[in-house]
Amino acid sequence: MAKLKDVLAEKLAAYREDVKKVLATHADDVISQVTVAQAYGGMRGVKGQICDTSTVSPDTGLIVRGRPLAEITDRCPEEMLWLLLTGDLPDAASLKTLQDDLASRADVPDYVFDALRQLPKTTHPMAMQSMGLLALQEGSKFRKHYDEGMRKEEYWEWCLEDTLDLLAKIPTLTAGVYRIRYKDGKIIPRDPSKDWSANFAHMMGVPDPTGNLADLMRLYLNLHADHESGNVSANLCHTAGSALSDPYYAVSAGLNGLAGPLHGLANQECLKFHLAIVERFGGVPSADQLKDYTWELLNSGRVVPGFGHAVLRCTDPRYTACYDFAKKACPDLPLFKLAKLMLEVVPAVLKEHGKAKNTNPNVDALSGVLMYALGVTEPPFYTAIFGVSRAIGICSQMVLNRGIGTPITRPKSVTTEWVKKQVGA
Ligand code: NMX
Ligand code: MLT
Repeated sequence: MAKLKDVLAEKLAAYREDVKKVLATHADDVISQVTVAQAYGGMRGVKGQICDTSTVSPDTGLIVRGRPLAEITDRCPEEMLWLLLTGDLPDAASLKTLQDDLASRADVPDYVFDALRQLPKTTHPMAMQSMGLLALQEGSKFRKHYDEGMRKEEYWEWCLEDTLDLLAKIPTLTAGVYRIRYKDGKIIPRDPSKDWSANFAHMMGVPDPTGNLADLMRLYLNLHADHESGNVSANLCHTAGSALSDPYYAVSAGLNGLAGPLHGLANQECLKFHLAIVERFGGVPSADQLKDYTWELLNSGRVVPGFGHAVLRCTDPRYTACYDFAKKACPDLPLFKLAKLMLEVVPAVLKEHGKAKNTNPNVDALSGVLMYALGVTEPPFYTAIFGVSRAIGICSQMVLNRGIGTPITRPKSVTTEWVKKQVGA
């Protein structure tokens, strides 16, 4: 049986040495170049940041510490956390120690929920989740020790402490957001017999007639944890964290980016898209009707949510994992039938449209359908569930960055005038 902090201390020592050696001999080697199109185009494809928790292969999707996602979809999010941080999966006893540690930190003070109760009833759950984390910032141990003058070598330890506190509390906080925003506002206490994911489902207080909700949560919270560090939520968290903002500030920054419709909010948009189609056609439409509807959406200048990706050029393996779950949990659900029809129709339409570089579905194309099928029927809440999971990955990245002393992020920007002179335009 091992403790996460002890394993990490050992791993970090080796990691630091590794990075030091690469830098000592190859600091000036070129690994990427930037074209004018990339500078204007969201830095797509520019290799300008290190992330050792996971990588996204355009052809096969997410690879976590060398393991393709398909190999680890049946693991729980706590195992994912251990894997992201240390590079290995925990043994059963070590996992239990981590789960007990998280359980002991899971309480959220009443003042946080009281503050959230003051917000207008129409406040988006993502804003509530992000504000809830900021309300918890008062308890940051990183901040406290920084104020007391901690040494640089200790940064990762207090970042890890905050990470464990934050990850323990974010399901409690987010379930509270659900209760306040959509139910009677009463907070449901944790059940000590349940794990991190099952407790989240339990604290939301959703009726669970099929008994599949805890399994879905475990899968969902595992799948969405990490997607290397160039995505918007990870990048924002990384940048805020690089200024030594503590994990509460940094994760809140990441969540604010996750809340965008081109990123995490796509799961809400996608379910809304499904529901609008069912309403328009009184059920699952024909392929031709769906084709026309998709063109209508595109012609109105909008994107088809749940399709395309900035890096992937294949079907997102996270989508495949959701698909396999849906096949077992709700094969006859009309919304799942519609999702399958979309798989036949939308990529062909997007190809004909001729813009999207990837016409395959991403994770957001199906995750909402699953949540809806199993009783979470409020699409605006879906991105907050994504946020609970994403906190695992972006916190892990932050701990490793504090461990190797990654400096403040500060790329150089240039003006259009400079570009014109540089290229002789
Ligand atoms: N529907 C319509 N147009 C699209 C789509 C789509 N699903 N995907 C890309 N395009 C367009 C894109 O808007 C761009 O148009 P324009 O030249 O007019 O600006 C063009 O195709 C080229 O874009 P790409 O290079 O293929 O994609 P990019 O890397 O810029 O953007 C996404 C990636 C994910 C933002 C984009 O595919 C998209 O908007 N998808 C729908 C929203 C979505 O599902 N987001 C979730 C991503 C995953 N997540 O969980 O965060
Ligand atoms: C993610 O999980 O962050 C999304 O797939 C977006 C991305 O990787 O750019």
